[in-house]
Amino acid sequence: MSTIRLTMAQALVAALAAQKTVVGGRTLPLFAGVWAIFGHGNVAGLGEALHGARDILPTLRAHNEQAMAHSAIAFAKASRRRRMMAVTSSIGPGATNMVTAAAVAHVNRLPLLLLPGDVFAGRRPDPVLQQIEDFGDGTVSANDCFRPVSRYFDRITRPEQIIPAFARAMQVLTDPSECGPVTLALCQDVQTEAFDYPASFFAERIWQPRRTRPDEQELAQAVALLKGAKRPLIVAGGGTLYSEAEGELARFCLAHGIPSAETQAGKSALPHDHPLNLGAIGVTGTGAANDAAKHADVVLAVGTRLQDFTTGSRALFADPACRIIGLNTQVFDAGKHGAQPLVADAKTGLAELEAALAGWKAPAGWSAQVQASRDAWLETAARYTAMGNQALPSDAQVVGALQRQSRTSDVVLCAAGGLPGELHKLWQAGAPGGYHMEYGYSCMGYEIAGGLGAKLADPAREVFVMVGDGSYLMMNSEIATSVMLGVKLIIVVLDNRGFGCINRLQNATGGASFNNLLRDTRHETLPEIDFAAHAGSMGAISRKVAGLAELEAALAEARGHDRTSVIVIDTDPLISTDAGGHWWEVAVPEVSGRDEVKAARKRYDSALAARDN
Ligand SMILES: Cc1ncc(C[n+]2csc(CCOP(=O)(O)OP(=O)(O)O)c2C)c(N)n1
Ligand SMILES: [Mg+2]
Repeated sequence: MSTIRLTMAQALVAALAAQKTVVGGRTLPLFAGVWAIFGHGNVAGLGEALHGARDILPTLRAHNEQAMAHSAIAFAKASRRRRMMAVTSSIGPGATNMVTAAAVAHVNRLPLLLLPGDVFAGRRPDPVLQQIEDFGDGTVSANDCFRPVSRYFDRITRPEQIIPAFARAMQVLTDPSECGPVTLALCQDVQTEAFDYPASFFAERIWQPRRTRPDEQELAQAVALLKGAKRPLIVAGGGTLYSEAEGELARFCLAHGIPSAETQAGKSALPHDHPLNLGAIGVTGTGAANDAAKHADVVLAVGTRLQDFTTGSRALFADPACRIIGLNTQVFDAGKHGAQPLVADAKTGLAELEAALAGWKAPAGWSAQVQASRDAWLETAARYTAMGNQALPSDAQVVGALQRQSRTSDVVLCAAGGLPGELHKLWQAGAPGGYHMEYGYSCMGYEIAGGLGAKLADPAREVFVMVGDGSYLMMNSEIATSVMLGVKLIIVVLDNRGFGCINRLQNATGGASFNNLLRDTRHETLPEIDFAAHAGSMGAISRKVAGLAELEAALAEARGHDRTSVIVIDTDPLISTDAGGHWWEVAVPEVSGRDEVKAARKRYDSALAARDN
């Protein structure tokens, strides 16, 4: 057996560079690069190895480990899991900074390779700087925080261990059903230790997504359910996009007259003008999709986790006889809500379902009914997004302004606050992937760093990051990285001076406005944050606009720039789109001195009774 003597870090880097994928007929590196912030836990070992490989595996530096991981996650999402990135940190704070991001990738089923440094396997210098020291367990380090938010976790305490650990990591990162974050905690001393690695460890490997075909029995049962349906509905989730099943979905709907509604992750799988696309479903759903869901007797759930925002906290599918078919690569998801499982890749599964259903169509009256309510919803939505003349525009009107300036290939990206609801309901997506919403973990601070990853994945598309003042303040440092790397973003900051959506939720549950909008917080002075000046200090082209017309002009101008723009607009914190939507279960106190809370608890109890009885 021929062997190559390398350090563990050098071997890992060489193996990473040898992994390939094929996208659009082109063979590309599977790992587009490694985001890195060095400290004593990775600079000497992994840092030296990355330097040696910098021409074949680029190393990128940003300003915050969590943000780097957000960028890597967004890159994988925008690449539809065909490509990915790795992120390395030192031990201790750099590592634990990535734990939240690991959770983002875990919830969203996105591939992310985390390579935190770890304490000395040999333990001789213990306790090293940043070692947490467990009194009762010598094997614990800060990196154990990654275990519940990693699909695969390993700690490399001997150089040869990287061989099986890497093999397992690659399986998890590339498997459509297992896909999620992998953490390989790299002990500082072991990174630098040499081993005679078999040459086969560095052999080129091409990864293509596995397309699982449905089981015959499960397919037959799904077909029987659909053929008996009078009011079928599709719910298209993120798996539809990851499977690149948008063509199959569009054809399936038309062939069988079945309308389709979209989750946050599934939006843009169908173009907004597909005649059977009813738009967003659930808590932030359109009137059209939610009305169809209320009456549906069979729901074909494609590549979705069926989280509470999608199912209206399990109250949306109101027909007691309604059956769900769970078309999903992951058994865990396929069987949720007592579903008839159809374990398969979305693209393959839809194609096989279509063939098996050949000649069958949903009752014409159902298709006509949902199309009429779709037309009615589009008229309603247009009223919310139209230009208005009030002092402060609503988020919906800002969405309208961006929509009027948008092109089919554009990407709009967002994660938390009031905007995800407005965008889910109102945004008219163009090409697949044009709607990039992290709403699995809805992590404030994903937005700007995520924009960076989405732009790196497809530099030809203009990326519009929509971000509230709260999320902006939580994590904005990667504006500097975007300028530094020449990765252009157009960032729109909606400044409503606080956590607008949580204030509204607080009021809706009977609470007094408290600790959300800046004016309702304990303060000596109300901050007047100059976001444009702040962004400008990091090198972005930035300006504050006075209203919607100026916003549209600024957006058009930003498209012409080759550098990141940040456009700031003041918005009204109290308005959101009240049309469409559905009840969401948020627990309300049983006992309170506030009459508003007592009233909200009554409303909560009756909503529970309506759902559960
Ligand atoms: C990291 C993180 N912390 C807290 C939350 C809970 N949360 C969701 S939205 C929100 C407020 C967001 O404020 P902003 O970005 O200004 O948007 P707005 O609600 O004003 O539209 C908070 C605190 C979260 N989603 N993520
Ligand atoms: Mg805000």
